[in-house]
Amino acid sequence: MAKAKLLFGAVAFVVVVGSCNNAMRDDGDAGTRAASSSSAAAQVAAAPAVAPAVERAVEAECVSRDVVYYGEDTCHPGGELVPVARVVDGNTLELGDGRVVRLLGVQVPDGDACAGPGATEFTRALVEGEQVKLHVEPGVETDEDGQFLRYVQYAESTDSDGLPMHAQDLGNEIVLNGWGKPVDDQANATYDESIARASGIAEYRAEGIYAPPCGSPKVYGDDDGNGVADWDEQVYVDTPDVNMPDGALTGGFCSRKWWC
Ligand SMILES: [Ca+2]
Repeated sequence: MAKAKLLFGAVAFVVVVGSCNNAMRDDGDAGTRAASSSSAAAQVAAAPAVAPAVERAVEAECVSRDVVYYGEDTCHPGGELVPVARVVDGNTLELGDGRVVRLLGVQVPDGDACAGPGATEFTRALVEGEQVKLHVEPGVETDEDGQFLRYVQYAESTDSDGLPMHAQDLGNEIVLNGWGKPVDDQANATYDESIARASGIAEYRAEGIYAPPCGSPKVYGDDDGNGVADWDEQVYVDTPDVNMPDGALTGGFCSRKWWC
């Protein structure tokens, strides 16, 4: 009898312990799932917090540079100071160490194209034999020919110690003076905007690619693009019974002024 009690007690102990182990496993699994779930939630919650930190780092790097960009809100990391040995063409520079750099964000006529020689001379006058600063577009290194793609800043003047100051963006100056056009596929919206503004000014001036025989400048007020300001052009009203607002003309040529 005592042996039977002992056996029953041992079986009961095993059942209780086994049940307890199962419960612990269940709790453990649940705990693992909960931990995993909360970890995933933490990652999701943490993800947005990472980006602003990176943006702050880039911003800090930009504002610490001593380069003054034509567009004040433009930011390019870098700042390598290099001598320009030779200007190859309007947007291609050979550096003192033999590297060849092509300007990012602008396209310029080749040396043998119309306006090409003028573009080369424009760039040569600004930077050949001078020190310039190279700035990078993150993720952009070389073109298909192995030329380094860089933004280039040059010094517009020097301080009392002869140190360069007030750097200007070479690509922006080229476009502003009519020797090139923007390339808007460089994944830098701020820079693209700045260059586009320069181009919008240049295309109304008869300089570089907008001067005969290479091209012609736009005319202010010429929304229909026929080369004559819309308020100055003559339009033909070919329907005799069309009355002008003041009844001055019914059919024929009419200058597109206030009465047309
Ligand atoms: Ca017109």
